[in-house]
Amino acid sequence: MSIKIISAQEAASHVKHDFNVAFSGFTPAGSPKVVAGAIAEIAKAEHAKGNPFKVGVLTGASTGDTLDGVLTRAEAVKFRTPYQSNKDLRNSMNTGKIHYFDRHLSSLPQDMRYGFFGDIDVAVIEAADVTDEGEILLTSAVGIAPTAASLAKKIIIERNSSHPKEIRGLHDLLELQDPPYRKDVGICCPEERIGEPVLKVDPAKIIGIVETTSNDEIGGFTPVDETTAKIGDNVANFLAEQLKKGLIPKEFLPIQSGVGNVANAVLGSLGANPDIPPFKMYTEVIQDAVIDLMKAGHCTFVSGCSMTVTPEVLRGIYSDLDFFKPRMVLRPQEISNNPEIVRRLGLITINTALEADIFGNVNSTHVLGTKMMNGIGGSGDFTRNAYLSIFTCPSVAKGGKISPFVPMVSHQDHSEHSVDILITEQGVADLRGKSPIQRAETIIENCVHPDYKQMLRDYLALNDKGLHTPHTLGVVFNMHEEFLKSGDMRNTKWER
Ligand code: 0RQ
Repeated sequence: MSIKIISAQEAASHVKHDFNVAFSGFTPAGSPKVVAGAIAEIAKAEHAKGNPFKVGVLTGASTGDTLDGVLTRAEAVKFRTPYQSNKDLRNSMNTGKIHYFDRHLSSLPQDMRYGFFGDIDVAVIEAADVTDEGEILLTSAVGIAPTAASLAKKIIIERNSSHPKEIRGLHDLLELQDPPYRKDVGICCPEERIGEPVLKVDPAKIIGIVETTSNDEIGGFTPVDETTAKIGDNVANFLAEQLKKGLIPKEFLPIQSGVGNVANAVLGSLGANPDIPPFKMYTEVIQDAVIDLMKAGHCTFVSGCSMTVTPEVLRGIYSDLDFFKPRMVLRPQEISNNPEIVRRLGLITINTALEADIFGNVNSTHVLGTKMMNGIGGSGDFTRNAYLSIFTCPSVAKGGKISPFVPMVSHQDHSEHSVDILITEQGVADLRGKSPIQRAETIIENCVHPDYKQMLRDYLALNDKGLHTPHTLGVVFNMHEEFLKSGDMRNTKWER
């Protein structure tokens, strides 16, 4: 029996109100491009008739606007998990219109298998190819696709012709066993493969194939500026110095790097520093900067969950698969971000903080403690288990009106127990082996912007009773309160 080619509308007609729908992809890479739009049209038509129509949306991480954007604008989202970065979705989450829950990316597939979110009714999977026997060749990302496909009652394939069939061999696919039967995950170096090149599903579950041609909706980054370049140089010089001191093995260790403008600049600086030897990466998002590092020989192998690269860069990879295939592997997020592997490989993890406190706790997700930015993503998977965990951020935000360094984070994602190093364009705070008061002094003197140094020294001096963590609770959020009141944290006073 051959699998039917169907329209996006016909595919979407199998999705009913209250279904849970799981999508392939990780970031806009590998996310389905057209079926979500057709589901949104059904939702709008049903709403016009006065009928309810909302679905639970489970993805690998963020997606493109053709998924999160269209479903949000059609008011078709019952709940959404995990990481996202769509403007409309974020607005709806922050105005009480959509229920969003944030999970560590490595945990989501197993939580789905444990049944924590109910049944998975439909999976929508983008594929470069699919056979009548149910073999699915994924595209530029893996995400939750293996678990989505195995749990879903029905599967819709989006076959995207912009990905050549020759990418077969880039992916290493499997699902972990569930407790109490889980075995060790046998990856002892970034190159090790333990799975299959394609997904295998029961072809009877496949509703049909929707043909598409669209590129992944990935834009470029803001160019590196003076601040991000200095942060990148501070990271690279710090790592080179650690290597020299023998605190990083002479072979160096695999690197994980987060997403965003700062992460992009950091990768560039690592490649440009002559004292950093060629390295491997065990990371989740492979972004443009990683491809540049590979071409220049600075990064010799990368294991990730997605090729989140601009369309031109992706075309470059596809036209040079003989070079890239032996140097790259795409894995499911429960493997790319697996805490057991992160600990075993001894990763140097580099992620971006939105806010950090003077005692070393980090907020990666919430603006002023209340508004969700993107989500924790993989930063928790990596930070908690790293050999050396680094957080970077510029020393001021919003033109100096916000100091990311505050007495107490307004929301906590990573605790002082997991955060080793903080780096801004001002300098490096090495928190290892330091007590809370020592950490505070190091962060204020090395990382905080000059406009805020005295303010934070004054905060520390408020409580001189020799307490282990010398907080003054009555004024601890005065910097946040001041920003809400006058729009500028520089006006903060410590009186109640
Ligand atoms: O807003 O553009 O409106 O000015 O936050 O800040 O400096 O451009 O930083 O692009 O590197 O993103 C943490 C969001 C940083 C990202 C975060 C404002 C600032 C600006 C963005 P504007 P930058 P980046 C692997 C790892 C969590 C997940 C993670 C992220 C905007 O890195 O989502 O690490 N990380 N995953 O002005 C209010 C503050 C602020 C602030 C900055 N203290 N208060 N606003 N901003 N500091 C990837 C995955 O898991 C998929």
